[in-house]
Amino acid sequence: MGVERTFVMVKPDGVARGLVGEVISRFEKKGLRIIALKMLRMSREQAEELYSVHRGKPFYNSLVDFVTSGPVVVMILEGESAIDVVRIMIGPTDGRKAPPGTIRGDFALSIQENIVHASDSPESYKREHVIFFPDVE
Ligand code: FUP
Repeated sequence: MGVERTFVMVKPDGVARGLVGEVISRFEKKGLRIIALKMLRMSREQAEELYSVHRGKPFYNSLVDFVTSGPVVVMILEGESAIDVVRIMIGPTDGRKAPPGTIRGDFALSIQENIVHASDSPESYKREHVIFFPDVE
């Protein structure tokens, strides 16, 4: 609780569909502060680490293929209860079930191609952000 940081990524589908500005704008308007931000094409090693909790699951290879298929935008956001606030704003994983008003609910119809990734706990934040921002606390 209190002021936290969270790791957020606009996935290749979000970048390809021109939704980077829309996604960042929602977080800024909410009052979250951008601490770090960059666009990159992630390596297979980075993707495997980002999704390491899913290693061995049926969708794992397809997920790694997808997130390495094009550029992504990664960022660190800071604010009061940032981890929970961002998870509420992105909505449930399955875009078909995500309610309108959430990012996935407004822009996605897929489980895999669901526009954004965001850390789901302080432990996830610690593991995920260093993959892309090794110099940020
Ligand atoms: P989330 O934290 O909401 O992104 O969702 P998960 O950690 O459950 O899933 C991680 C990634 O795996 C998401 F991109 C969705 C994808 N996934 C599938 O492709 N198929 C599944 O059955 C479950 C998740």
